[in-house]
Amino acid sequence: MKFEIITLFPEMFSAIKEEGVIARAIKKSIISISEWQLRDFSANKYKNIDDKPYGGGGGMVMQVKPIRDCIAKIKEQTPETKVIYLSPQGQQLNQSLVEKLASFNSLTLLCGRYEGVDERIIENDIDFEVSIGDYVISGGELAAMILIDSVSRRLPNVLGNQDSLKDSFTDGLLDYPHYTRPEIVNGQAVPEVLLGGNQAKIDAWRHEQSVEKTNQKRPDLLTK
Ligand code: 4FD
Repeated sequence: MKFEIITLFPEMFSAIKEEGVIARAIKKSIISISEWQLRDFSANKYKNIDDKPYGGGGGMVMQVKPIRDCIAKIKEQTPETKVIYLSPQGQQLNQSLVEKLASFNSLTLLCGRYEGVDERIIENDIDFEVSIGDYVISGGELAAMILIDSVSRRLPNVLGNQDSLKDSFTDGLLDYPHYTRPEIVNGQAVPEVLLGGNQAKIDAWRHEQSVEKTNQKRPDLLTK
């Protein structure tokens, strides 16, 4: 999977590129992450890429031309890339959208700042508008990193322990509870069934716990 990031703050991506699961996936050449500095596509010597909104009001809007030129440059290298705009107005990211995005070879992630991009970019240049949830953050970069992490985890050989592929949500349920040593903490014991060594019984108990936790904490997941 190739991730192409369009951003005013390319350095932010060192947070995921240098540490942890993503760093290892890059070293194994399962994914690549490339940043495109949008200011390099500015038409003026001040490297502006934004302007005042028509109709007034506060804030600035990211202009069409630099974004369109940047996407065109990326598509010279990778014509098949799908372009994703991270915004609070997008389709909310969930595990099923993650799986769908993981099926593409290349994702271009457009990171908005200020009041976002000119609407004509959304109408003409974007394949998916995606939100990480119903709240506002200062730029699309953190949202893009969440998308990269969630998609990368679904690619073959990214997770060392393939059991972690069976996390929450892979079957539409919350995860079952986990325990490790010691067996008793301040009078709280590990459930008996986990100590018995009967794997079929353990699997059945875990599934039952998953359903019960989902019912208690996220009943909305069961009715969908
Ligand atoms: N909920 C999200 C994404 C970006 C963002 C921005 C338009 C503001 C929240 C486009 C307005 C991007 C999200 C930057 N906040 N802030 O996914």
